[in-house]
Amino acid sequence: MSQSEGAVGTYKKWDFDARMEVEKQDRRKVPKGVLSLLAFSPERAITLLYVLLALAFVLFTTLAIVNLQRVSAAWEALEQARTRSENSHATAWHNLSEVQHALDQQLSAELEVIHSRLLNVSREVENARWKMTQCKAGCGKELSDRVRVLEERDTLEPVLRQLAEVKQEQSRASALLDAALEGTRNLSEILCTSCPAGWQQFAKTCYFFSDTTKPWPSAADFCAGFNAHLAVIDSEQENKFLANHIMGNRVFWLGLTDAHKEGDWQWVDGRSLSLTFWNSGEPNNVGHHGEDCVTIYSSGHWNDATCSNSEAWICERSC
Ligand code: MAN
Ligand code: CA
Repeated sequence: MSQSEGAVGTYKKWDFDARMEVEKQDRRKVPKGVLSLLAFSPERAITLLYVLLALAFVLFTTLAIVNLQRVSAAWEALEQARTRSENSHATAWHNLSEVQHALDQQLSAELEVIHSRLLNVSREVENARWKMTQCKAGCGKELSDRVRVLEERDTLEPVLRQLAEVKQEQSRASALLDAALEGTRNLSEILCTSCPAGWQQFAKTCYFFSDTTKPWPSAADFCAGFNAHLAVIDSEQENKFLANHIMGNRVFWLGLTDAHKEGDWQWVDGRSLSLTFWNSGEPNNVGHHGEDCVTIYSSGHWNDATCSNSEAWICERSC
């Protein structure tokens, strides 16, 4: 071997050793997995770069789409909120305008009323002013007339005083007269002297015994014409008094009837029947038409008889 060949061989050996050393160091620095990746040709590296770029693009696109969707949802919500806000705004505005319209109407009505009142007041003022103008002439005279009357009253004073005294005397006399009349009335009630002529008096009551005869209804009418009614018996004494005025076999109508309801005897003055003096076997309601009116015998006993019979009668009234 030549020297130059020896030098080249030495160089080659050195170069190889250096490369081995570098690889050794690189192997120490880089992880094992990457090592396998890095241990590729430039074409594979470029391909790897493209793949990485594609992945980055896909990732970016996905993120962009997601974000776009979020933005779109937010926008939609915003739009809805805006619509709601607009709607509520419109409703509030509508309500407000209605309230304003109502207030306007009310205000104008009130103004109308106030205006008409003012008109009335101004008319009254005008009227009063006119009256005052009219009065200027007449009222002065009226006033002076009144003053004159007052002046005349001064001169009439003694006469008026006397007149008042006379009036007082008159009212005193009138009171005395009233008291006297009241006393007379009481006395006449006690004595019962005011029975009409031909009437009999018993216990503050006047009685009329007829001489003629009539059916019961006509007899009742007769009594009513004297502000009286057919006799109503309230006591044994009264029954005896009436019986004592009946002579012989005469009978007289009393104010007792059951014409409205058979068996329900009632006095003509509305008093109920509590005390009775029926004859033995009475009331028997005999005859075709029955017997609905009552007579009294001289014995003081009673009999029901036919109302259309013509009998004498007894009227009764207070003194
Ligand atoms: C007559 C009528 C009756 C009465 C009888 C009594 O018939 O007066 O009312 O009841 O006599 O016998
Ligand atoms: Ca009878």
